[in-house]
Amino acid sequence: MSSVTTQPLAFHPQRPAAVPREAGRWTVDAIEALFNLPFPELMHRAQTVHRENFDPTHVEFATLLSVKTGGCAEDCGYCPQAARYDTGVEASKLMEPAEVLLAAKAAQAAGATRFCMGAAWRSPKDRDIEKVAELVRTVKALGLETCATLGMLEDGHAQTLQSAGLDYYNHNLDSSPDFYGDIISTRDYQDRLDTLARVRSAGVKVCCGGIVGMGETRRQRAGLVAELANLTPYPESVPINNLVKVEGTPLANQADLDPFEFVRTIAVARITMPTARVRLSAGRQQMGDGIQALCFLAGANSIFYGDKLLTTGNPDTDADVNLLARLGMSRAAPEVR
Ligand code: SAM
Ligand code: DTB
Ligand code: SF4
Repeated sequence: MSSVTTQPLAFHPQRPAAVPREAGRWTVDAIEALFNLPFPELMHRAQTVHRENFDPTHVEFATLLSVKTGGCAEDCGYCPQAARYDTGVEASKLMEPAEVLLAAKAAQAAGATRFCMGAAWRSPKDRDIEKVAELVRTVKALGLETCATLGMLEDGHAQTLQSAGLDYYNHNLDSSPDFYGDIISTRDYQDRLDTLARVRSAGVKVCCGGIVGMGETRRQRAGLVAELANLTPYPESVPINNLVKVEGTPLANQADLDPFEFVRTIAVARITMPTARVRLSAGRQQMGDGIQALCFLAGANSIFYGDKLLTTGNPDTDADVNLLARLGMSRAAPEVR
């Protein structure tokens, strides 16, 4: 234990990245050492970093809408929307602006400040991007923060979305590089990094995280966090998903991750990416209030808010409002940009 507790808490990489990348890198060893800390020590460190950067009583509410569901050509082993798995999800066409407007207004009325539109594409075509740009304009006009997750982007796509008012683009690394091939074979890690670079250079903020509970080791969870924290700069939003096991997917029968390990992942993300919004993402419905409360103590300060994620369930909005009230916490005001 002494070798763990005497491990120096590595520096905070600087933002924006004026320093050479090597100077600001987190090693997998340093991150694994954080994971290995006694739970109270890890929580204390995460709380300390959290309070230096945020009001710890505030949580951001982001609502998801699946604007184009199912029928996806990729083989992501966790995903109910992959056409090749028999999950009961029906494929649909891209939603029309009027329909999205209704959903966005309802989310705003319920208290959401960010609205994220998801599409089950490997990679949108130019004409898809034009249509999504219209959806972004529609949502942005309500005064909501906008986010989209559409798969891999080509040159010019992120720029078009940025011009339409897109604030964030979500594209997850999902796992460490050395575990990735166990989960997905139809696109590689570098494809994901390339899309993230396009998003960043178009001036759209990056929302990028991953999934835990897919059978990876603790070191591989550390490897995922290292990849995220070493992005230069690191993402503004970091969704940490706990695998939602869906019948028909290859991961349907995956053993449960110890919930404390999920809390540890949140804490380590908070310590290594101090100013990011760390989002307690998929898997909340299966988690229970106590573990969610520990995640907030560990530095999570954003949730997906609304009774559905993309195709699977999420806690009712009433339950979330009630949980925060019981904890003496409240919704964060929209960020000033
Ligand atoms: N098709 C696009 C893509 O893959 O980038 C956008 C939508 S995709 C559903 C967005 C993210 O949802 C995935 O990268 C993954 O991290 C997460 N996700 C999908 N299915 C999940 C599941 N069963 N449990 C937890 N997270 C999941
Ligand atoms: C993210 O990291 N998690 C969200 C969002 N980004 C798009 C999606 C979770 C999906 C969970 C499975 C489903 O509902 O289909
Ligand atoms: Fe398709 Fe995205 Fe699901 Fe992968 S995660 S199968 S790319 S919708």
